[in-house]
Amino acid sequence: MENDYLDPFAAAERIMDQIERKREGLKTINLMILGKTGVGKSTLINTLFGENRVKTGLGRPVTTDIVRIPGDHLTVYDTPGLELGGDNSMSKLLSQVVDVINRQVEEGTIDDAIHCILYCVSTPSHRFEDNEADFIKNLQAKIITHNIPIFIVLTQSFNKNDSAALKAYIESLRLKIKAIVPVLATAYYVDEDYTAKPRGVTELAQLISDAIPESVRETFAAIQRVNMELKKKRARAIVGTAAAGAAAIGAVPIPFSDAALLIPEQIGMMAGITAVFGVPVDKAAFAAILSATIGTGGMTLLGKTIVTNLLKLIPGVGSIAGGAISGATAAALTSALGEAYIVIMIMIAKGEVSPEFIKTEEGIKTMAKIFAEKMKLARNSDGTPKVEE
Ligand SMILES: Nc1nc2c(ncn2[C@@H]2O[C@H](COP(=O)(O)OP(=O)(O)OP(=O)(O)O)[C@@H](O)[C@H]2O)c(=O)[nH]1
Ligand SMILES: [Mg+2]
Repeated sequence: MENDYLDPFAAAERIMDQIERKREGLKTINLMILGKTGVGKSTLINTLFGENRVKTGLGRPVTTDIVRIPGDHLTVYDTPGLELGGDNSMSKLLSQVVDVINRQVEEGTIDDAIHCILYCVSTPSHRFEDNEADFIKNLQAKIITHNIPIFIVLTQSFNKNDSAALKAYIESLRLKIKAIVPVLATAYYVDEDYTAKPRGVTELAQLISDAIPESVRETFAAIQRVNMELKKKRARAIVGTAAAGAAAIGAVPIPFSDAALLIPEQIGMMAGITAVFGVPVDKAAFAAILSATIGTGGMTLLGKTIVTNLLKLIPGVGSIAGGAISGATAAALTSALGEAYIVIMIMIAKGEVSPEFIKTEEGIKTMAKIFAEKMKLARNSDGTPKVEE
């Protein structure tokens, strides 16, 4: 066993490497966003995936109207400034969209295909025109074999009555689309007494996640910024896998001095969780976390105290020196670490604290406290540690 697992900085280095590998392993999502000029397409994309994803004026035109905007694990096919006036412009757009979609499918695998289409209609416009309905019907007929989910997004829905009325109208047309989703992507100032809060984006993200192929769902969970539950679910699955791996290692009870055997499993887990949350965490932060929780070598005094206290929670173990780690304990330690890390990741992803928080004394204390709480929770009523499924 290489001893450098016990050096928090070496362990942190390994986490950084693995995050890089995980990110490289993520597939790219191809999203097409359609709708008349000014309805709020760019605003929606930037809300879903982060500020400045779509910079106007950039990107490579793939047809006269469709622009391909490559980005970090997301390629957007946008139609900026598209004046969809008469039937003529609609039928031109249709043939361009179909061309792009077919070309994507012909050029490669499912990974290269367009995974989802968002057709945006502005709620304040109060209108969804007949030629827009025809466009969607014709598009579906032409790409039916590709099975690409289409959503109609009612943008700028700061007025619920208006969006409900528009939604009811579009529903009455019985288009075969996945859903009609009213959304207000960014806060909307109505007057000095009232600013409408953003809404609908979390739901939209869930619907998109459900509709896209499983092969790009992990990417979507990682790159979207609006639905924490999607991230949490993915992160929890990673914790479950790591805990099971740790349980297998501890199936032959290992002495505490050999706790480093668990660390590769825990490193993989933390790298995976970090990739899912897509927050920038650096080496020093990981070193701090590892010191404060599972207590790799060179622990801070705080870390030592917590680990020592923690071990008292585990039946039959009084100190670091004595006892052995059983499979159940190994799993409980690993899942407590993962769960505590998820809590911190959510705080950072929501912008409640900065990524630097982890390195502060308060951050370390918070992480260690949650870790200890999760350890307590991860016990059965008879006091034995609980293995999470
Ligand atoms: N407050 C608020 N304003 C919005 C929202 N969506 C769009 N807007 C505003 O509407 C205007 C047009 O939005 P864009 O996102 O640029 O529209 P677009 O569909 O990308 O327009 P083109 O690229 O020209 O086709 C901008 O001034 C936005 O700030 C929203 O959810 N909330
Ligand atoms: Mg735009």
